[in-house]
Amino acid sequence: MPSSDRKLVVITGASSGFGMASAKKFVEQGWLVLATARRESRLEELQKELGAENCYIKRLDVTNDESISDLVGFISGMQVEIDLLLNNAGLALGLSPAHQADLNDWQTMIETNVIGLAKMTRAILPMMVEQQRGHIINIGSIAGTYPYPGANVYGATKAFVEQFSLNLRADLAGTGVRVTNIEPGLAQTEFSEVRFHGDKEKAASIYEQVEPLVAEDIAESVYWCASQPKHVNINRLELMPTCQSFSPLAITS
Ligand code: NDP
Ligand code: 8X3
Repeated sequence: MPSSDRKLVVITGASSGFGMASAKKFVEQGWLVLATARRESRLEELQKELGAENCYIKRLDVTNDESISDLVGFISGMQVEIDLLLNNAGLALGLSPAHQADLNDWQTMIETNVIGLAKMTRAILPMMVEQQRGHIINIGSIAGTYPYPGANVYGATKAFVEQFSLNLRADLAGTGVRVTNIEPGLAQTEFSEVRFHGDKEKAASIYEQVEPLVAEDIAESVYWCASQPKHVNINRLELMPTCQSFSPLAITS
């Protein structure tokens, strides 16, 4: 069992992208990480790299109630307090206009980004309230604030994350538990490969000739929010690559 003087972060979606980069950042800073995701072989590789004394792993599918219960049981068995939950697991599927989008894609995004994130929060929050401290960092997106063609349900799931994060702040007043929503723009991870259902070429084309954010940029932001003194709550943090900006509103005949 881990020694209680180390801070513990539970990370969802640690098998790739922002989650994996955050796991590495937190271990580098002396934290203990509980890395979770569906792909166990990825988690095992991560654990090998970071050391079993620094990185615990547990399979987790945030869309599966039993899997969430198993995780809660695993954490209880660790007999440590949770300092931070990084609700990072999520995905975009498809970029078609709403009238052509695949309903299964919409359902998976809602089940993962909305229901999964809400259930993970509900599962972990009682422990934090009991401790009278803790921090939930949600990974939203600029897509939750700014519309763009093809973002339809994906953007809406991230708008949920934005408002849920603010509402949690309201409910948690006086408990000592902090809540932050980090809202990144274009970042090169496996995100686009997942969005385009495994089409690597199409995914790579998104990042051609531009300099997107990288996973380590987001891990830095997560760590910065988490390492503020306990009287400071970063409500939301929005970041974009310099190459990304805003377009005029479309006007069509
Ligand atoms: P990746 O595809 O690289 O990573 C996504 C992670 O989510 C993987 O570790 C995956 O693990 C996990 N995941 C997906 N579904 C589930 C599930 N049902 N249960 C548990 N874990 C799951 O993408 P990013 O790192 O880029 O994305 C991380 C978060 O950041 C997402 O919420 C995304 O929406 C958001 N985001 C991404 C941006 C970008 O441009 N890349 C910008 C803004 C926000 P596994 O498949 O092993 O379960
Ligand atoms: C992902 C950011 O700009 O690709 O959440 O939609 S963007």
